[in-house]
Amino acid sequence: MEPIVAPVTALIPQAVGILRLSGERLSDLLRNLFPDLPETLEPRRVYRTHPVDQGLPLDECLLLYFQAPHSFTGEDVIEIHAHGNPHNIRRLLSLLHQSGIRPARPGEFSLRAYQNKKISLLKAESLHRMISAPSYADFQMAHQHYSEGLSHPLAKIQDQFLDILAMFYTLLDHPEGEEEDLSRLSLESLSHRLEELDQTLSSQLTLTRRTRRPFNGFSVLIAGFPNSGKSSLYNRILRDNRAIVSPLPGTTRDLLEGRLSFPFGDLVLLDSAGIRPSQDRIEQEGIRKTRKTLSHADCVLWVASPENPTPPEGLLRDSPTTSVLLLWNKADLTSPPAGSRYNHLVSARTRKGVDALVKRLKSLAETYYQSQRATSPLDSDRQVGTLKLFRKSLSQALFLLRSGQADLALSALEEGRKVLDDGVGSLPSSEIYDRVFKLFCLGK
Ligand SMILES: Nc1nc2c(ncn2[C@@H]2O[C@H](COP(=O)(O)OP(=O)(O)O)[C@@H](O)[C@H]2O)c(=O)[nH]1
Ligand SMILES: [Mg+2]
Repeated sequence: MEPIVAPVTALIPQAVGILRLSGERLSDLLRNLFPDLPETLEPRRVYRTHPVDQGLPLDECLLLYFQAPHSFTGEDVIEIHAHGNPHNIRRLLSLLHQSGIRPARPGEFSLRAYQNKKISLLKAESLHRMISAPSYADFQMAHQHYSEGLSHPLAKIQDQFLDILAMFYTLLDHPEGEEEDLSRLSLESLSHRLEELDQTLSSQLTLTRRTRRPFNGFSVLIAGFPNSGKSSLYNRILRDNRAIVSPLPGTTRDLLEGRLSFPFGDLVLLDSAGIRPSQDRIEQEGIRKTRKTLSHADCVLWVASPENPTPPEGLLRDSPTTSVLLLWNKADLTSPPAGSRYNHLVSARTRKGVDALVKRLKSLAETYYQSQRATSPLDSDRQVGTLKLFRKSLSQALFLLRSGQADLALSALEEGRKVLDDGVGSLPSSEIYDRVFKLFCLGK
C-alpha cells in the first residue's frame, strides 16, 4: 500500500517525538534523508541514524524496522524516534512528505491493520477505547476486550445467538408430523432462549448507556445566567485561562471542555453559554446546547451571583444520574440573601471556596468511578447501533414464533445474523473508514 507517515506523539516540547511509517518501499524512500542507514534493514533492529537535508545534519534519531507481515499494520513499518521538539518533528515530517510518503489520516494505521487481517473490527474499537479511556479501570476493561476477543460482549452475544440459530435449524429439519409434541416443546424452549437473549441485550444496552456518557469521563457542567462568573470559575478550577472572561453578557457561546486527571479517573469540566433569551443565532445555539447538556452531565454546577440570585424554577433536576450543586459566586462582593440554600460560597476572583469545591467534585467523581468498576460496556456507538438493530430482528422473530410462523421467524433471525456479522466484523469496505476509523487519533 501507499506509504504513509504520522506523528505518534503530540507536537509539544518533550524528550522524544515518535513518527510512524507504514507501506511499501520505505527504506528506498528514506535513503536520501537517512544516508547512513545500511542498504537492507534487518527486522526488529534499532538503528542509530543521522538525518541530513542537503548535506546539513538535522538530528540524531533511533529507527526501528518491522518487516511485513510482522508489524502492527501487517505492512513494512518504521518508527523514528527523534528529539521531541515540535519544530524538529514538523521539519522531519515535511521532509518525509517530500520524499513521497504522504500524511496518514487519523486511524489509518489501524484501518490497514484491519484490512490486512491483523486485528478484527472489535479489536480495533477496543484499541481506540484503550487509548481514550477516562480511567485505568476503563482502560483495563477495554484491554480485556482487546486481548481476549471472545470476552467481548458483542462476540459473546453472537456466540449465544448462533447456538440458538443452530437449534432452530435442527428443529425445522425434523420431519413434519413426527414427534409433534417434542417439536412443540422444543419451539417453546427456543422462544424461551430467545427471550433470555433479548434480556441480555437489554441489560447490555442499559449498562452501556449508563457508562458511556457523552463526555467520556465524569462530566461537570458549569451553568447559570450570563455574567455570573461561569468562565472565571472554569478557569480557576482548571488553573488555566482558557475561557474568555468578560463583563459583556453572551461572551461564551460554545461548550468548552477541559480535563482534570485524578488517579481514579478524569473529570471533564464544561463551560457553557449563559441561559437568557437571545436574538443572536450563534448564542441561541450555544444556549440550546447548554439546556441539552443539563440532563446529560453527571453533575451540574449552577452558578448564581448577586445580579441573579435565584436559580430558575424547574430547570435543574437532581436525578440518580445527575447531581446538582448550587454555587453562590462573587462572595467577595456580597453574601447570598438570608435563608437561601447554596451548597458552596465561592469567589472566582479571590479563589475563596474554590479548593473546597474542587474537593467536593473530586469526591463525586471518585464515587462515580467506583460504581462503574465492575461493568463491561460496549466500546463504540457503532456497536450500540448494531445491538439495537439486532434486537429488532429478535423481537420480530419472537413475535412470529409465538404466532406459529416458524419459517418467517427463521428469516427474521437470519436478518439478525447478518446485522451481527456486520457488527462483529464484516462491514463493506467503502463504509469502514467513516464508520470506525475516522474517530481514531493520528498515528494510531
Ligand atoms: N467581583 C467578582 N467578579 C467576578 C467574579 N467572577 C467573575 N467576575 C466578573 O464577572 C464578569 C463575568 O465573568 P465571566 O466569567 O465572563 O461570566 P460568565 O458570563 O458567567 O462566563 C467579569 O467581569 C468577571 O471579572 C467574582 O468572584 N467576583
Ligand atoms: Mg462565559
